[in-house]
Amino acid sequence: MYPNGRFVPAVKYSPNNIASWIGGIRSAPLLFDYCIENLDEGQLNTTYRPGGWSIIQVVHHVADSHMNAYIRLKLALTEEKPTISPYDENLWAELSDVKLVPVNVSITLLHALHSRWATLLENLKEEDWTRTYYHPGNKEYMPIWQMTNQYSWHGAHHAEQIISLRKRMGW
Ligand code: NI
Repeated sequence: MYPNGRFVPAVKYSPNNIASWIGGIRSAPLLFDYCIENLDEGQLNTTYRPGGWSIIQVVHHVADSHMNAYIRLKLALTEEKPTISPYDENLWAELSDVKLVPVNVSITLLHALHSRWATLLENLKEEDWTRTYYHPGNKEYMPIWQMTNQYSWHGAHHAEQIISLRKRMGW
């Protein structure tokens, strides 16, 4: 896996794939604990690439994105092909809760959220994995198995941005 690269979606789902994706969602908060360990305010405000988000914005973004994902999952489980609401992640990353709230608040949020999320996924019935939601921006129906694949990758992808910045900077 090269989580810093482009997302290459799985073409199908299998029990092994599902176990590995759920494992990724279960463990992502621990990965973010590790990402920000011992960083000071200046380091946390460093962008992972020129013009990109700061570490603080990346972590709050993951919380924003995964809260949306969790809601989408619950909608897909309880409604027939619900249309979900896209959001502008760049504008969300500029709001005051991202600017003013310490990063560890979103790490704590991720621990709580991913605990509920992974437990929900672990207890899905076989037929639930092919339930879908409709994304009006992409004009696509997204099955639950595919979103699980995507968000398992998404957490690792952003953690890798921080880890590789730390390596480059010798932090
Ligand atoms: Ni993202």
